[in-house]
Amino acid sequence: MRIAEVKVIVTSPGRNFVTVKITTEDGLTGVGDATLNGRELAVATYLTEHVRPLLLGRDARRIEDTWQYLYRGAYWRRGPVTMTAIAGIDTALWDIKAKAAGVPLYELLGGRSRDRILVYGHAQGATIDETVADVGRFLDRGYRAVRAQTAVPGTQGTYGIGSDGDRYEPASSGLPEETLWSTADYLAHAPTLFAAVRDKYGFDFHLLHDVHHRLTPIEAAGLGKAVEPYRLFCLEDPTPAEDQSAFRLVRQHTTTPIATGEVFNSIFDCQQLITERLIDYIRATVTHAGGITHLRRILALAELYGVRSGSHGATDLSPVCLAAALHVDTAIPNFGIQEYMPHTADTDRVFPHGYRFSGGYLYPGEEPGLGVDIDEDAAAEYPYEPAYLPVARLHDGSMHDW
Ligand code: GCO
Ligand code: MG
Repeated sequence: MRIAEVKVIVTSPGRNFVTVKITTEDGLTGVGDATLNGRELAVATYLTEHVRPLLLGRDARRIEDTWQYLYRGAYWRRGPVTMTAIAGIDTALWDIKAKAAGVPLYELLGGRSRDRILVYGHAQGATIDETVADVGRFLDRGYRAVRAQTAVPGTQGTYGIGSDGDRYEPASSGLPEETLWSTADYLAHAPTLFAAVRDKYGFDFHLLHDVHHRLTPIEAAGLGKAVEPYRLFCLEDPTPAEDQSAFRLVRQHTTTPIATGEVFNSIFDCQQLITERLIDYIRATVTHAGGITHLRRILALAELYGVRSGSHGATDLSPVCLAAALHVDTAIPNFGIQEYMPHTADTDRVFPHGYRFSGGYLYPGEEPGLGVDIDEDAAAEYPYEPAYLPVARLHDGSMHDW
């Protein structure tokens, strides 16, 4: 089963996606997501110029060996561009292997550990009243877990607030949007949102919130402590995630569960966080953490230390990533929660898929492989559009974490 073709398809049905499509000599195809928001062409070029020539003629069945070849063999290890490229290849090879076996991918990962995947949706609003009302809309649609974000007076373009209903799309075309951040205003405002949400709807659903790496460790510790009465399912990315030992300080002060890791691309980004039990949910996902092969290693380490999964599922991860994540979620013993923002109708048209949402849960498709494909003709209708994630500045004009 030799690799005959490796295509890298860049398409922008509302936002940019990079997809790897591998075809074997015997005509099997597999797809993998290799989208890195705002840096899409760096990954696409890495794949076409540096990876594709290494793959042609290789045995498509040798997934682990191919992963090791691209990671160890390259000498230059890790990093979001490299690991996203490897993820695209790895996911496509798993898709092919499952199709060759005639089973949905989760069967190759150990079979079902669960029947359905708990997801959380994104409630948002320009005011607390608007966000509270939006939480109600998610609950009405059957969601059992909702993340709540609200604009903060004194800031502009606050993280977490989008203009597009169900989804939060931070990237925009042109140069990066400049947003204004004030930690003091945020810290005064955020707890009042959770109080209002719990006051209105009670405690019979999971409430989540994303801080997006904005706080120092001691500020994060204080926030975690202040919001304990609202019993969050988790507080996401309370402090910049690359400083693993910083989470010790957060942990010492609060029992609010902590989630982090959407920007991680390697097990070494979270080794200390996991082995010291500094977090509760690891948010690494297939596309940015080296594919199914490497994510399984992260999740296996996490299982040993009682850390559960909380896979990143924003709309800048394509339906190919979501499908792959759902197979992993279905199989692993230490599943926690899956982030879910529905894609646009245009994106769903480019990526026909078998997974579906019902009653607060996602169900992976039952067709062989990942259960998702790319319609190349449809993809060609949406050419690449340069877009960037925003940047954040403080009132004195200096840069802040975004
Ligand atoms: C989330 C994330 C996203 C990111 C985006 C960056 O929790 O879903 O923080 O909204 O900002 O994925 O590419
Ligand atoms: Mg986040």
